[in-house]
Amino acid sequence: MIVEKQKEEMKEGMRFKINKKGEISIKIVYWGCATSGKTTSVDTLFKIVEKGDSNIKIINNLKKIDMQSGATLYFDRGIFQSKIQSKIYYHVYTVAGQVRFSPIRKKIFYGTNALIFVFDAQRSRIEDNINSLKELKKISENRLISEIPMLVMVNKQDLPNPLKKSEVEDILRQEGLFYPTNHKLNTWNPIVYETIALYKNSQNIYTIFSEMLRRISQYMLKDRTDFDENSPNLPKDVPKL
Ligand SMILES: Nc1nc2c(ncn2[C@@H]2O[C@H](COP(=O)(O)OP(=O)(O)O)[C@@H](O)[C@H]2O)c(=O)[nH]1
Ligand SMILES: [Mg+2]
Repeated sequence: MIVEKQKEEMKEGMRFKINKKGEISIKIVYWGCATSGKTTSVDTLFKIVEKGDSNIKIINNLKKIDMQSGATLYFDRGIFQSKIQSKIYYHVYTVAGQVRFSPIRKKIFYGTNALIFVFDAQRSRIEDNINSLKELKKISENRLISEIPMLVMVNKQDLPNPLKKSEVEDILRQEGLFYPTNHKLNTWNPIVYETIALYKNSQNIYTIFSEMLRRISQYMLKDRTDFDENSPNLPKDVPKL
């Protein structure tokens, strides 16, 4: 059902959904292993935006589909609208991280325009994180970074001895998702943010989302000939999202 809907009018390049009224829907997905903090991150993001003072507003609150354990059953979804370009909507999803929900994750991935990967910073979860990353790579058919902007959270920094940014960059490098300086995709390497998703002491949750909106607008232009990959400033005619 979801897949069918998303097959509606797709654009070339960054494949956004555009409806007859010219409204653009951009799909942003939070991905990662079970209980890494995806739902909490998006929940906190909504609470921060609700307080006001950002360039986006809430159109549709986060709908959560929980199991009794509190884990996400299928996916969560909420929608923001850009205050600057009222025709631009951001559809934010989280996936269910449990291994057995792999077929559902594949469906949710369909039509993804941007991806935020949520590492669990607890060292006991390193393997789960890596397995989730490997599954994502497979499902995305090598379109991450080259076509789909990707940013990374190392979440739960409030817990003792958390994984740090440089360690996660090493993992990304091993998985071929972090390019050396001489590579043409180096500019688009995922930025790794050390985060706390819990609302009461949240850290970097809004920052990473707004950086993603900035990246999305850069990716809209990435394949244009007048765009200099080495200094990715927006040309003048690019809509500010
Ligand atoms: N200490 C701590 N706990 C967190 C953080 N983010 C999420 N959690 C907790 O981790 C558990 C799983 O979070 P949830 O968002 O449901 O994970 P999801 O499966 O990735 O959606 C919950 O008990 C959250 O309260 C964080 O930054 N720090
Ligand atoms: Mg969840």
